[in-house]
Amino acid sequence: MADSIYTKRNPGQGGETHQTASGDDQPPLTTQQGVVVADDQNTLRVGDRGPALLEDFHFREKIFHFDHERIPERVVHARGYGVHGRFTLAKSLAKYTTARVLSDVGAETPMFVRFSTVAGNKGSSDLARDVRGFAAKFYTPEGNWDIVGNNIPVFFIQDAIKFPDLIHAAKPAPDREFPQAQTAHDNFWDFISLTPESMHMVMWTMSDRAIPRSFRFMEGFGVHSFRLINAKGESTFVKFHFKPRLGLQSVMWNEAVKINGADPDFHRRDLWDAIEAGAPPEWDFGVQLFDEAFAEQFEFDILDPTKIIPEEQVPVEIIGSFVLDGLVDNFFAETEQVAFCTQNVVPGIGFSNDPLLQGRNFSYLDTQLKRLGSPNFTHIPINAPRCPIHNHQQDGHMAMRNPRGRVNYEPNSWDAGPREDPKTGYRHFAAAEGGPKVQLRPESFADHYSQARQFFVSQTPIEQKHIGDALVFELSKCQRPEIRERMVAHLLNIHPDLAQTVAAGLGLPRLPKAHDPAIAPLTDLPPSDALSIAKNGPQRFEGRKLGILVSDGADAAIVDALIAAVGAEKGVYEIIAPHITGATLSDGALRVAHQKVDGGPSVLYDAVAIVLSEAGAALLARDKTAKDFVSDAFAHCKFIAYTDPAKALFEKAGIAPEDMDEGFIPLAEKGDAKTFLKACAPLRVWDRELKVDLDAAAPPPA
Ligand code: HDE
Repeated sequence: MADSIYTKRNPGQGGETHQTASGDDQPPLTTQQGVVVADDQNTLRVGDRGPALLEDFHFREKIFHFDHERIPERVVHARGYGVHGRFTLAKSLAKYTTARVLSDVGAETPMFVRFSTVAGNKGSSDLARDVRGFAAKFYTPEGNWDIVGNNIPVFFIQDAIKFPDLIHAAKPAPDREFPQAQTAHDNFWDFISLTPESMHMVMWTMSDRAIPRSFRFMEGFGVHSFRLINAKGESTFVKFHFKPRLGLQSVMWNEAVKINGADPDFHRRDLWDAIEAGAPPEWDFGVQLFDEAFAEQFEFDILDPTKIIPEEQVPVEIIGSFVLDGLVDNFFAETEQVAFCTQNVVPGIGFSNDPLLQGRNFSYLDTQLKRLGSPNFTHIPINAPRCPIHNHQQDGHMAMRNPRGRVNYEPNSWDAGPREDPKTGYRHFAAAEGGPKVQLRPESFADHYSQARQFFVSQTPIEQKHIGDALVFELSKCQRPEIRERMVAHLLNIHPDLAQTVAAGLGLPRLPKAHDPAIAPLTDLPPSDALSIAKNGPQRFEGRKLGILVSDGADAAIVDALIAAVGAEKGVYEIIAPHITGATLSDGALRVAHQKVDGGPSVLYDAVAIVLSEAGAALLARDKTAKDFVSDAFAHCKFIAYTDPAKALFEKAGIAPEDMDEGFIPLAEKGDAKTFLKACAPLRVWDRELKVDLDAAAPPPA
């Protein structure tokens, strides 16, 4: 047996020990020193049953390297997923900035984007209720520019000094190390209810924005006000926006909980699959530009990161777009080692005095040293700029780029080495600053409720209901009743209906007194459609996924018509069958299943089609997972196409004939598949939710 690891051989002679067939065209296995390895199955020992020998340098090097494989995970945003992309500028901002990335029309700038959740560990599941990081690195010809943004345009706190407190409160409690990746616990709501400035952000995190269907259907925001600086040294304020071409979409909370069990990698898999299938997601890149005069008359402080500037007041001007179409070769090398820094800006782009941004500008560099272990983290390919680098920085751990020659200082008279360039070099905006050194929160940051209310009133009724449900869910997980009451006291300053709903949901005997606001909230800010997901949802099935549940004997023509219709809409599909081998349809041909019914619950799909034969329906009507498939699709307000025999399954799943609303679309003939795909473009029949949800009927407190 030449390929056995048990080969008997004479000591010192070596022998054939490959466990795997050795392909002739594969390179030989070597050590890190380049020495070809003869035996990778057995350590060197004395005799075949004797002690191991220290001399076995290959074994020691291999285990040494393995022991050091992990680097500290990010203290926040640990779970993330990165992909490559390209930004193309369509409209020049040369009037406002010298940055070539924003003025060279038509130029393509390579990018790397990392999406993330905030609170969970690296191995936590994707559908946590949480803010999503949306960090973008632009490899511009003038250096790297990072927008380290989120999918929510505001933040919990106004001053960076509170960040450790916020994160400690959100993460697992230090004694018990739970709960993981969720904010539904006392510590978080204790901190929040004592931090009124977080109220606007909390409206967003309790909304469906915090449970996105996919990274592909999320907006991105730079959050802070930044500056653009033009050739004359003039500054214009700017906020950055990314808008997904496929529209906004989220899931329902009950769905999120189930997706986490069915596929904890739901978001990363979705992005990987879309790019691999040649359907890369695209975003429009927009800017809100405004000047000091606008800043002066705006109701809130443009430096306050708990405030937005409504798009109705300063429109988002689309100036370009980016596509994310490149998968990483290696997750660790790229996604884990990518180091975003808010202070990575290029000439023509600068900072505002937002106190959160100022704090972040310190924090990100510091964190990279901790995580990547060396000031030379910029030498790692994913972090290295794609433009020339010349300076006198040298040495340090893992230096890859030490300067050549004898000159490593400046000024020097060797007439060698790089020199500063006052013409093209980075110039900080010469903002006039002055005043006493103080530790003070400005008066202009004192309004904590007006925009929270504006966000709430901008939502559709069903979205408002979801915010109420989320608050009730989260606060129900708090064991201390005073925390619940404190939160309701804040909600009373946001919107009485919301406060009432949450108080009722929590069973509070009476409404508490409203929290005493620092300044009286405005109640007349107009609703903004841009804040609602439902008002910016998909117009078509493109980029969405249909689940087709089939059984043996199901109508083949209908299944084929569904597949053709979903393809025509640029969507994708999966076949789900009682067995993973698939189902033999009415034409006698086997359709291979992508999922066995218990591995492919309907929460993984945007819409479902139930195409069954009578025998198949009778069989599945006895199966718990098949019943869950349809009852969940129903409860999650999804569009459901069906062949007549499927009604037997519906009935057993608790869906009575009178429950079959306009979201149920019969599939009798081939043309019906097309009708179904067109009809289900909005993806949800929201009216159904009020009929199936207990919380909809909670009585208000006195
Ligand atoms: Fe971060 N944040 N952050 N953050 N943040 C980090 O940097 C920090 C804040 C954001 O995919 C860390 O490389 C402070 C706001 C994203 O690699 C750390 C403050 C926004 C990512 C850090 C904030 C963000 C991070 C951890 C308060 C939205 C992931 C690892 C002043 C605009 C980037 C790392 C990636 C990551 C600090 C607040 C977004 C520790 C001190 C506001 C998307 O440096």
